[in-house]
Amino acid sequence: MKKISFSDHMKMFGVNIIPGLYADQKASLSEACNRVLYSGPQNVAYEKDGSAYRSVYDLDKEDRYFMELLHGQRVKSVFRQYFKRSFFVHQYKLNPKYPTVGRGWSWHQDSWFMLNNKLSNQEFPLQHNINCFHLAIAVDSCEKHNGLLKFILGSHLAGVYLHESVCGSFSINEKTLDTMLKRLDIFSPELAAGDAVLFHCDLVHSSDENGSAGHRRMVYLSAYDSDCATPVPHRHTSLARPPREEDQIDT
Ligand SMILES: O=C(O)CCC(=O)C(=O)O
Repeated sequence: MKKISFSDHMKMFGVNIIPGLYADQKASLSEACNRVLYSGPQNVAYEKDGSAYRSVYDLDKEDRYFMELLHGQRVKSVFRQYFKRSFFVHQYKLNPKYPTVGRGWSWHQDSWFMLNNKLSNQEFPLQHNINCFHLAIAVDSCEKHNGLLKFILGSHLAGVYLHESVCGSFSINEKTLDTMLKRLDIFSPELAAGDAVLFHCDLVHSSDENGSAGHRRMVYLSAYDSDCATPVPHRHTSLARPPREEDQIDT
């Protein structure tokens, strides 16, 4: 059987695993997360207990390691496949998902939050249809009992669904979800620390709570093509390649 390419898989299903993207940096990634978590980060959301962090935003402002990761070649090589000249990163966060208090996320599309400006007070200046992807980097392994991510394969193809508020968090309504699940499959990949998942911002996804005794930290970097957006002045990364030696003109 013919193997499906990375880009065709993304087009059809809206998600791809990138095994080991940061495997060689597992230790420094983990240390950087700990530095951020113990430093009293500025822009955060809490779990229901009111003290455990649910999300820590603006990682590039919190720690130099994350600033360098954002502008590093690996991120560029992932997004170069999807964006033309440059991209904006509108959200860069860590979900620590602490043992027992770390709740799951109900079924949602990130694009709905972006379009409704409900994302951590950040403005998202775009109209749909935007070219936007999320890169999720597993800092710890992500397994059955510590908060697996779940994706509905192919659900990004039908645009943005209405979300409604249930117990204070917004999700896709149950009827829509039931209909979707009659024809589409759920994919819940187990990840090793250092693996990454790239998914489209329209892809319907959710996650489980952390019922384990360990952490399940995940870093998210959400980026969109600057060519389909009104420029915003922050976190602009050019995809231009550094000039090669043979391109340089001697004077
Ligand atoms: O980290 C998780 O468990 C899921 C997070 C998520 O779905 C989101 O932030 O949109």
